[in-house]
Amino acid sequence: MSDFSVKADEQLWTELQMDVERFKNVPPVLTKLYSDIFLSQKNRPAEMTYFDNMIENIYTGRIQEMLDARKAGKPVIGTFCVYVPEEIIQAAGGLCIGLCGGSQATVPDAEKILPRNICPMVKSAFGFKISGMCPFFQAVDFVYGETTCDAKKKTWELLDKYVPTHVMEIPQLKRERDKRLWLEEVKDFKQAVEKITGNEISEDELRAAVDTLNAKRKSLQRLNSLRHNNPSPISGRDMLLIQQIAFYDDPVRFTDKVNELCDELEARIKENNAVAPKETPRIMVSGTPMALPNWKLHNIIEGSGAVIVNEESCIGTRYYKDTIETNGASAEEMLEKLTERYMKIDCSCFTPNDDRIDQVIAEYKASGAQGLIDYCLQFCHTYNIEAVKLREACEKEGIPFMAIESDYSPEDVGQLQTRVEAFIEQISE
Ligand code: BJ8
Repeated sequence: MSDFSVKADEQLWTELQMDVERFKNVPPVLTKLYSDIFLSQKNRPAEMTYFDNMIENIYTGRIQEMLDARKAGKPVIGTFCVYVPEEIIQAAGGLCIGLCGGSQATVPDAEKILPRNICPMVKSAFGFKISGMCPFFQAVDFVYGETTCDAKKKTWELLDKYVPTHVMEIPQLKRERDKRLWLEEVKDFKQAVEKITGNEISEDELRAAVDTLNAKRKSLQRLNSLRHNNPSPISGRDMLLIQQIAFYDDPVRFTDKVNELCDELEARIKENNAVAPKETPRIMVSGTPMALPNWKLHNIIEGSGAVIVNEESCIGTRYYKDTIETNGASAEEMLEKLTERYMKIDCSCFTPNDDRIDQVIAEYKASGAQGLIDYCLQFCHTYNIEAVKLREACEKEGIPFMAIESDYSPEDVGQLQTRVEAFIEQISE
């Protein structure tokens, strides 16, 4: 029997003014869920122990690190989108913490205020804050929202009542004038971060931060290309988990651990030590992000006998496919290069967004997948509509394609299971 257990610290949660009576039920539930989905897997890489520990300490150790940073005058900023330039927070010595919600538990809380027919990720995150059910939300200086989709940008107006919420204007086109606007937004963001520390970010600090985040993104690139090996040395569930932890762990520590895992996977590949036999059907997932602890689709797909070999998502390759060149650049030039890097993120909120379609096809080919499942959170209109073009592109390339729209509730699990099993059967023929 595993001794894995998500830790509790009621004193810490009381200090954070959480709903402790309700929240203390969460660690046992997460312990069970995690054990069932992750620890039940056979032949996991040994280096996954670090990531298991990150989950064990998710409501205690990491929260304490955030509070310690704040006490030391460092900015601790909550974010909801990979557009928020974390290099700036890192340069100021701060912590960038992803706050997207991936749990059904707080959706009913949010629905007391928000309309029901909006994205579950927005409802889940908002519900976490208003119900006092998220220690991360309680430990940030402020949160940074963005104007990507309607559900998010209108929710920030309401969220601001509960936690200071700044909003960045993300352009929806990628013309030169849009890029200039975005650069100005990045500069405003830098100022907001500097206000907390009282210090201007220096050129050296910015360069070091870019290097740190580049190293993090490169470690994830390395990991993702290793998992493309057939047979796969790591499961899709574990890969999704690592990509989720990337949004709240310390970047330097995380990078080291990802690289240690990569070393292990390289050795596994040489020994032909895999998580599933070579004949296992290989599936790539694209679409909307899967925030912690949204493991629903991965659990269904891998529970149905396939292995997931790539996630084209913001909690996936969209987060780490691009890095920033800093060679000899001045602070101003670095900000411009940073802006250019972020403008390469191919979120479906942009129009046109054909680069994303090309990117999905390129990743599909690189991953050795045999079928693509496009995942769309319910009521996410931009990804849902973009699936039309993606389907067309897949048809043209002869790629088996299936679109899935779902939320966090368990209600559609049976139906999804049936569809996924039929899809796996189709690609295995
Ligand atoms: S860059 S994908 S992290 S916006 S799924 S809340 S779009 S209705 S999460 Fe996203 Fe930034 Fe884009 Fe990435 Fe709205 Fe759609 Fe929900 Fe979404």
